[in-house]
Amino acid sequence: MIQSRDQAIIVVLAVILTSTAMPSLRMANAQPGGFPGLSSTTPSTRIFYIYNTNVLGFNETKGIQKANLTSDAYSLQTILVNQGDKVIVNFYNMEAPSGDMHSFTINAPYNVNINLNPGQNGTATFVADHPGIFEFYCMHHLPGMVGELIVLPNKT
Ligand SMILES: [Cu+2]
Repeated sequence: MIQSRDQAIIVVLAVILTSTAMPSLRMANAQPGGFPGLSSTTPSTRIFYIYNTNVLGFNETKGIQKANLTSDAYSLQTILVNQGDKVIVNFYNMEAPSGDMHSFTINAPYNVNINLNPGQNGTATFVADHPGIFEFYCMHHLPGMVGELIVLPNKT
């Protein structure tokens, strides 16, 4: 009994050591088009939750003077999906009632626009059928409040 348990521990240790010591082997076994955290190449529904936030320590007065910047930012700056994925973006304006409007906007070919008053939220759903890198931005806080939608091309 003790012997078989020891053998089991050795097997487990061997598996752990093998998997950690040979990352190249693990990479070689990855699916074609595999990407860390995005391994599925079949079209999937990917849901994102994004909020407006602020850059800590940003002096808005000086930023506006020098570059028309504000501290406003997105909580998520990169949306990474595969071509063909259904993308659902839930966007929240977390401002107090006296605060700013914020939008989540993508130009053509996606033509997404969620434009929100303080305290509102909205949802956009689209199929990521165009591969490439597309900027999303807040129409009220350019040039600082921006992010990227990255659509990885199908490998067919
Ligand atoms: Cu904004």
